[in-house]
Amino acid sequence: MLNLFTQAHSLPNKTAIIDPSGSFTFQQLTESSDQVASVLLQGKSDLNQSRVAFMVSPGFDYVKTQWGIWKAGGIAVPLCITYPLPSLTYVLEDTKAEILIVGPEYEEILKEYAVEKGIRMLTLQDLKQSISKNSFPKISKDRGAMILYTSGTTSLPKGVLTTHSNIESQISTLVEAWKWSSDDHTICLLPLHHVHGIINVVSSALWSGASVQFLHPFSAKEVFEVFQESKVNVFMAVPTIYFKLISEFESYSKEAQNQLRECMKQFRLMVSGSAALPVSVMEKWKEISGHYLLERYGMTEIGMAISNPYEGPRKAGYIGKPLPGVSVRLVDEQNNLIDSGQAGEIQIKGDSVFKEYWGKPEATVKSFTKDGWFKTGDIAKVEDEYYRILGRDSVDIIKSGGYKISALEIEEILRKHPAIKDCGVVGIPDEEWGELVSAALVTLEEVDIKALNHWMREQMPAYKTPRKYIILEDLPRNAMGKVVKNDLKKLFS
Ligand code: MLC
Ligand code: AMP
Repeated sequence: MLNLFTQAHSLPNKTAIIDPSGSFTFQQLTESSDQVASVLLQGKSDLNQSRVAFMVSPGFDYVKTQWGIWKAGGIAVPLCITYPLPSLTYVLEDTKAEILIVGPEYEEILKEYAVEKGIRMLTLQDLKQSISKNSFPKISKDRGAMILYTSGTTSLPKGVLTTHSNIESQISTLVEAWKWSSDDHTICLLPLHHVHGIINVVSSALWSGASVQFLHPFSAKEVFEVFQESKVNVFMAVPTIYFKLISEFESYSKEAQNQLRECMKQFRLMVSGSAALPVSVMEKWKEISGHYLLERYGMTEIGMAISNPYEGPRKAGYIGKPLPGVSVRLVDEQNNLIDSGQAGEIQIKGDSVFKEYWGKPEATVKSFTKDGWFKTGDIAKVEDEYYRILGRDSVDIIKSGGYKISALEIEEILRKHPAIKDCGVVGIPDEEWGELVSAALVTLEEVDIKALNHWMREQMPAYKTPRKYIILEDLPRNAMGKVVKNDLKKLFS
């Protein structure tokens, strides 16, 4: 049995999940995920790492599906629920998914495609069919468990394959470092196709026998309403969410603010990550909630690697120290250790580091040093033992709202538009979003930006689409004719 399921067996009557459809115990989660696994197996002994994609809204159905896939021996491929069809089919084709599970809201989007491609599509209703319970395969920990898509310096997102052992290591380090326990109650607001929501919030809580309350879609007002029920004591979010919560808080009367302050004082832990936390947001949040946010650093390929301490000083502007079981080093461009106090690339080793980029052996080899360190592409310094992120080695990677976005992927789509001759995409600093995706266009004819935006959103998720546009005669280039992205960034200010 996977360690993730241990507490579910020891605490059957405890509440595991609360979502808009109700409250569910660990016993219900165990039984429902067993049922999902039996339907998936259809009498077979093992899915043998077949990819099972699922497009299910955050909540009990999402978790029972994910657990059911793992129990049946499949590799779970969570699909982003706001992806338009082309982004979905990219993932389904890249993973060669054999089974697709869809929530009722998403049936229509995928039905025709699944029929055409002969993918076995199951609805949530199908997962409830009466079927005799299968026996489940024994899963060795080095088998593939999950594929998550992440953008990088190539135009198309890459699938990150983690094994059960990687996932267990990613969860257990956080449970230990942040002292998760079965007394905890957390709220999940984050999308469930990325590690932040899947590993740090949902899996760490359930591993510990804690309760997870789902709120979807994100609404600052509803988050505060849940806070006022006085059950939540652990909260994790990206900086943009803290920014939005602060704006909401500031719109309330003094009395309502004071009530909320009292509720938030009772929390055990509040964490920020996925993007740099502006010091101004950290200070403001301390003022309204009484909590110094614990900032930590992670990546899809490695889970969490560096964290401010649970006990001990949390430093604004710093990501902290290596987590238990994670080895971290800083190196120069030749992978030589840098002198202390100098800036270098963060490289990571440990059981939490992913197995491979799915179907991309060359990219996998390129992302590791010869002696097995994973190259993050993030540049940092150590000051008084605390790591501080200085930036990234590629200007083509943008972080907006906590999402990692490839400038190259957006450029490739923009260039397909008949009125666009050339383009350059960059991230412009923004207090709320971290960076704003911004596009400079060289056009062949007049372009209606509203219509262009609409067209873009049919091809890629809204969070990847440009928020600012400028039209240029030509893009800034160096003597070799290459676009100089840093010069381009200046043109937006
Ligand atoms: C949305 N909007 C944006 C935007 N995204 N504007 C600028 N930049 C962006 N990136 C606008 C929309 O157009 C809309 O405006 C309004 O914001 C609301 O849109 P929405 O889609 O409803 O946004 P919202 O639900 O408010 O989303 C904000 C958010 C979301 C912060 C909740 O972005 C989010 O969940 N981010 C978390 C991503 C995450 O989990 N990353 C972790 C990756 S793992 P209008 O005018 O049209 O109404 C990782 C590793 C690690 O990074 O270390 O954790
Ligand atoms: P993703 O590929 O979506 O998992 O994003 C991982 C990237 O998010 C890292 O490589 C960092 O660039 C960034 N990141 C995560 N946490 C932090 C943080 N606390 N501060 C700055 N950047 C962060």
